[in-house]
Amino acid sequence: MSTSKSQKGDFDAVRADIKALLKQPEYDDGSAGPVLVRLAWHSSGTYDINTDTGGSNGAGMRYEYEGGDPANAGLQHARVFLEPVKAVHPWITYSDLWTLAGAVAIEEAGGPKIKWQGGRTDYVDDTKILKHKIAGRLPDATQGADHLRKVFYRMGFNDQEIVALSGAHTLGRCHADRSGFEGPWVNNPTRFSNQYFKLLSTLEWKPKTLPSGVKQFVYYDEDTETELMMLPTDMSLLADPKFAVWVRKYGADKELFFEHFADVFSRLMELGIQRDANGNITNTDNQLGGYIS
Ligand code: DDH
Repeated sequence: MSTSKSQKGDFDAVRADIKALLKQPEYDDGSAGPVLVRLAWHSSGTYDINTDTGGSNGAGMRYEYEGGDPANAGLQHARVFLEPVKAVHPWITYSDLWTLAGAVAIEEAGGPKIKWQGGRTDYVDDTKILKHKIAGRLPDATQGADHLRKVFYRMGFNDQEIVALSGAHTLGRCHADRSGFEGPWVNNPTRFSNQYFKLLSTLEWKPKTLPSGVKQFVYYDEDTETELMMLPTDMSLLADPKFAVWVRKYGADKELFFEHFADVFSRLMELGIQRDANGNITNTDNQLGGYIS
C-alpha cells in the first residue's frame, strides 16, 4: 500500500492501492477480492427501477439501517480492508471506492475488464436510507426462481442477466457466521472463471442440512478433498428452464460468459445513476435516488 497522496480524480492511483491490498495471507483463501466484489454488488443491488431509489450512490452501508441489514453481514470486513485506501485518497467517495474495488478485484482475479466510471456521491446522513427503506431489498438465498425474478427485475435486469451476474459465485465462499451457509462454490475461489456454471450443470449436488439447520447443496470433490456448495438460489438457476439455458451456455463458453458478465456487472455498478454525455452524474440532487454531499 503506497502512502503517496493523489490528485482529486486520479483513479489510477486508487486502483494501484486497491490492487496492493488484494493479497491477504491471513484472510479466507488469501484474498480480499471476493468480499470486495460482494460489497460492490450489495452497495448497488438495492436499486428499485420503479421508484428510482437505492443503487450505488450514497454508500449507505456506513449507516446502521443498511449496514445492519442481515443480507450485509460480513461486509464490514470489506469496508475495513478499504479504509487505508480512503485515508490516502480522501477525495474519493466511499460509493466510488466500493464499486471501483469490486471492478479491480474481478480484473485482478483473471476476470474480464470492467468498465467503471467515477463521480458517485455519499449520503451525509441516513435520512434517505430510512425514508426509502433501503434494506431488505437484496436476494434471500433460501428462495427460488420466482424470488430471483422479483428482486432482479426490480433492478431492471432480465433472465439472461440474472444468470450472468450469478456467475460471480465463482469467487469467494459462504461463512457460517455471516449468512449461515458454509463453503466455496468452486475449488479455486480466488480465480474468476466460468467454473461455477460448469460445476452447477455437471455435478450431482446433494441436499445437506448444516448443524445450524441451514439447508444447502453440496458435492464432495475427492481430488481436492473439498466440499463444494450451492445455495438454494443457485440450484434454482438449473431448475428453471429459462435460466438453465444460460447456465449451460456459460458453462460451455467462457468467452461468452466473460463478455456478458463484464457488461452486466458494469451496469450493476451504475444503478441509480444518470450521466450526461461527458459522463458527469446529473442526478446528484435527485431526492429519490442519489444524494449529493
Ligand atoms: Fe452472492 N452470496 N448472492 N452474489 N456473493 C454470497 C457470497 C458472495 C446470493 C447470496 C450469497 C450475487 C448473487 C447472489 C458474491 C457475489 C454476488 C453469500 C455468502 C450468500 C448467502 C455470504 C457469506 O456467508 O459470507 C444470492 C441469494 C444471490 C442471488 O440471488 C442471485 C451476485 C449478483 C454477485 C455479484 O457480485 C455480481 C460474492 C463475490 C460472494 C463471496 C463473498 C466472500 O466473502 O467470499
